Amino acid sequence: MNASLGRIHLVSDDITQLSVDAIVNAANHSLLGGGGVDGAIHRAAGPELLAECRTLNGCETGQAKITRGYRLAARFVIHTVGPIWHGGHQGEPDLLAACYRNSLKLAADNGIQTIAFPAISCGVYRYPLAEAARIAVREVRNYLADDDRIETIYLVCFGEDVQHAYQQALQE
Ligand code: AR6
Repeated sequence: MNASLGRIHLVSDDITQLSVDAIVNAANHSLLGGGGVDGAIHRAAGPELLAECRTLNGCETGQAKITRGYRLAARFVIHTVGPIWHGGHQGEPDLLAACYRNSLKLAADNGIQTIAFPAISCGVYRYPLAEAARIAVREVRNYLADDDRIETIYLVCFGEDVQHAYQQALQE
């Protein structure tokens, strides 16, 4: 199911298969790979991606760094580090919002017009899906309202629970 809402699209797919200018990676501080979407992106991009990541000296939570996409269809990968959910009182909402904002700013500054996000922090990092989807939708809407350089933002739903959470958030 693909839902189109102006410049925001929901898409049910493996993010590594998307032909967009950039895909976003839900990485960790080291930027040296891991499980989940991070592992899938590194497998699909090939070892050149890890080699470039080694030159970046990691990334702080809420920040974003850019690399080439190598064997991916996407030209770029934007690596961002979501917060680990500790109950919501350790700055998690602001840090998750910063992931979306900083990734979008980095994308726009690099001429990227189409970008796909996974549900950052919603896997291994255990961020509650409904709250994370609300933050993602709020931040991408705010960004698009202020900046017309990015044409289309894809929110990738890997599983029906993610899709449901985004649909709910988009209706609010
Ligand atoms: N395409 C799109 N979405 C995916 C894919 C895929 N191929 N695979 C998983 N997802 P997670 P996090 C979804 O755990 O919670 C890694 O080890 C998944 O269903 O990948 O930010 C890193 O190295 C979920 O909705 O990222 C870090 O250590 C979402 O992507 C840590 O996990 C995010 O799940 C980051 O944890």
